[in-house]
Amino acid sequence: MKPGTSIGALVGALLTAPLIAVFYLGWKLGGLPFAPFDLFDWVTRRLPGSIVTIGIDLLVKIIRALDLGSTDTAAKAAEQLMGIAGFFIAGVVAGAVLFAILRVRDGTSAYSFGGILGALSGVGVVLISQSVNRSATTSPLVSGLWILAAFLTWGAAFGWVHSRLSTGSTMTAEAEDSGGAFVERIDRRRFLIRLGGATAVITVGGSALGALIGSRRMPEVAATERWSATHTLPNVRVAVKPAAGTRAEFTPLEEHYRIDINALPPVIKEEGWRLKVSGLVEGPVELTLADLRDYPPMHQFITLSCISNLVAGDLIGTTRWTGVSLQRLLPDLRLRPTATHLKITSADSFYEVVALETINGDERVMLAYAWDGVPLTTHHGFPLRIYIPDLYGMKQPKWIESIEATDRWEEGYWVTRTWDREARMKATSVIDTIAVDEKITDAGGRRLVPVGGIAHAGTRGISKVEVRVNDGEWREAQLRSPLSGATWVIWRYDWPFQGGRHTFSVRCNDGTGALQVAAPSEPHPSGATGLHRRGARL
Ligand SMILES: Nc1nc2c(c(=O)[nH]1)N[C@H]1C(S)=C(S)[C@@H](COP(=O)(O)O)O[C@H]1N2
Ligand SMILES: [Mo]
Repeated sequence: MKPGTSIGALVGALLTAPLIAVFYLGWKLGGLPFAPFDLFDWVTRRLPGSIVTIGIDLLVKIIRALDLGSTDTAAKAAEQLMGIAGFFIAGVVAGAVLFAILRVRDGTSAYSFGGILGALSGVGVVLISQSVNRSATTSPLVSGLWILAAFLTWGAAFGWVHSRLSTGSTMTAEAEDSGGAFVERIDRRRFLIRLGGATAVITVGGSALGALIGSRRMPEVAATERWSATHTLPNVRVAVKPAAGTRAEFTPLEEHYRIDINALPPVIKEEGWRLKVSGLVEGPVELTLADLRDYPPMHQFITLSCISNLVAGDLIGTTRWTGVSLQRLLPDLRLRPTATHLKITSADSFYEVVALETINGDERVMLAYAWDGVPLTTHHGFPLRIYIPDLYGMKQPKWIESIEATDRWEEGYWVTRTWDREARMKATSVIDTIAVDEKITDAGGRRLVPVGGIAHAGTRGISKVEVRVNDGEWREAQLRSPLSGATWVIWRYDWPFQGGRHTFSVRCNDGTGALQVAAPSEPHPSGATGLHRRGARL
């Protein structure tokens, strides 16, 4: 008897697990492409935006509900896990289908079918990988050969396993009747156990070795080289101090959230990189990073937030951005008079369109090459990213490669995927701390407990923050002068202490005086709204 579909599925599992481990080892050891992530990225970029969006929202909510740590790290890990699981399942299905075909097609060689499966999958994955992978450090030729070789081996292994499992099928009918089938089953089981043992060794060994190598990586930039290591913040002397337990006003680089469409961030080398300017220009322009650094640098303290951030979520951070103002750069891009927009495209094919009107009306729009005084890290967009004041991160490409001058507005990457066209940051305020351990008293000797946190409304600024305890009156908090007009504002409210169980609420008004939207709404499609509340037993 030839083995059937379920044995095929089992063999698919036994052969695909080590294939994944081998890709993993190749990635960690040699910077080769990790095929499962390439497939995942390729699929998610092609899925309808509404499906991807539902997936992201669900993921963020599950992470929050289960309290799985920082949202970005947990989400990226979940995506990577989905990539690996999807690849594994595809391998199981491939095994089942292959064995099903071999069973009905008499006389066909399992080797040739395994070879065909390996070759077809290999070529397909090479094409997909070459179209999306920007994280591998090997040449396309080496990457392609690597993937092809791995899949051919995988396919050939199917052929070998199948013919090994079918050896009993030449037995005569009598032999089968008289217990041959039983013997065959035993032999099959023994073989599959041995196969499982061998593939487990490769899988576990490869993964462990890869993980070991991966964990030895050094941080990209030493903390001492950063601007913040040698400078004080511009508002150090401000009288209003953060309440104990308020988040850091300036987010350490490694704590800044990271969100993007890549299972692994694009790895770009400065040497080969050029900012390519084309489209409605008098002639193409190419700028190196050194060219951009030659312009008078512009430094801005900026709070960036992801549109998927929940109220009081952790997808928001503040650092010091350095770059060149696009207004300053524009004359050197030699745009034709008919140009009205710039289409900015990144290494991961993410893109966004910016109106020249926006650039000409706001010198803060900039192409940034440094965060906290050091070159952008791989995760945060090396070598170049854009800053557009007041907008959520979904409008601000990292890993920029090209600018195309055009004469029309176009929907950006996330806008075509059902997110808001404007993506203007919503006003939001958050209670970070109820600092019961801080002992302060007012003039009358009453005990006060500082309550504190942040408020943010893009570049509109914050004009007022108010706190309410239970159903009491809204009381005005003190505002600390922010790092800049583009960052969050730290507030504190010294609350006259009363023991018991309380609920604290916060709300803010942006710089125009507009009260933040109190009605709760989901992040999709234009950013979360709603008041943050926090309960405490004191
Ligand atoms: N090229 C590229 N740029 C991108 C993205 C992306 O997926 N690809 N994601 C955007 C989104 S949704 C956000 S919130 C910010 C996050 O920037 P950070 O990871 O540096 O915090 O990057 C933006 N820029
Ligand atoms: Mo985002």
